[in-house]
Amino acid sequence: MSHFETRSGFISIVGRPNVGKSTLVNSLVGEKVAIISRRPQTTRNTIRGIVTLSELNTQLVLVDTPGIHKPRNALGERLNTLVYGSLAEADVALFVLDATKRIGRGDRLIAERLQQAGVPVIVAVNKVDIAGKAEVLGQLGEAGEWDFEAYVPISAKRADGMEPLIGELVELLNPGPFFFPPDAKSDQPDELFAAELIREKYLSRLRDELPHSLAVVINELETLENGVMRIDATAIVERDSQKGMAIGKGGSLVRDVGTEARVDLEKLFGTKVFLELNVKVEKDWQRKNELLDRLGF
Ligand SMILES: Nc1nc2c(ncn2[C@@H]2O[C@H](COP(=O)(O)OP(=O)(O)OP(=O)(O)O)[C@@H](O)[C@H]2O)c(=O)[nH]1
Ligand SMILES: [Mg+2]
Repeated sequence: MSHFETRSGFISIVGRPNVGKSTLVNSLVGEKVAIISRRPQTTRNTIRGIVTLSELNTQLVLVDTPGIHKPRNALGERLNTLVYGSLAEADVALFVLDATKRIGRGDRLIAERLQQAGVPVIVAVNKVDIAGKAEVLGQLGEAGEWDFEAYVPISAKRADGMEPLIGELVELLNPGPFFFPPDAKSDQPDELFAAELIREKYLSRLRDELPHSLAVVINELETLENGVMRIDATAIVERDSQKGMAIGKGGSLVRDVGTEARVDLEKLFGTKVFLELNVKVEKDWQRKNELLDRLGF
């Protein structure tokens, strides 16, 4: 008999880019803890969302991870390493598939890695709201050959299928202590929330390769005497030619991004926010390990 009256565990959420991992974390937590975009490779950190089910005395720590892809540079390699590293600490892996995309080499590679990782795996077939019945059934059948613990069709965007999914997850958790207070939703520091929200606004407004070349750092975040939160942030791009795009005509883009981010930040922190945002070039930051260290990857 265990001496814990509670259950808890780390659930690593993995899958190819853009399948809806971050959307799923937000739906399970019931709050926006991870940023989302229609572009692949949005998530660049492991982001923890926390779900405490008081009636079951259970706490799930959901670990959102970057999508696994063929790495093209030092950043890509670091992201993949990060994902596989998160599996080492996981009690359960939640493997997300996109019902509208046929299972491909990338998915099979992840499935193999999961089989080797020695953790129980639950497969969520996502985006059933926009997939045909045949597509969903076909994918459940094909993925079923991997012989994982359970298969659950869901729509992360509409929060459909969350109850059966949570049921499957809870069944695989062992007795253990809560890692966070029962009302916690995330363990992200304010600086990271702020940087991610600013990056999200850029992702939805920039075209082509530029989103992937952009990183955001918070230079300072402080609460002033009058209660206003002052945030000093820099958007970093890779080349001189990108700087103008990130600033926009007459500063219009950086201004719009700043305004949109500020609205979200004020909601998040429940206080007035004063955001200073500027743009800077760091040549080829994605390829240089020393720069990646400095940017916190
Ligand atoms: N229709 C539909 N769209 C979804 C669903 N879940 C996610 N999406 C959309 O899919 C896109 C990618 O969602 P994300 O949650 O950012 O995907 P991700 O797997 O975290 O992507 P990376 O962080 O890049 O690996 C966004 O445009 C979402 O709105 C869903 O259940 N239905
Ligand atoms: Mg994501």
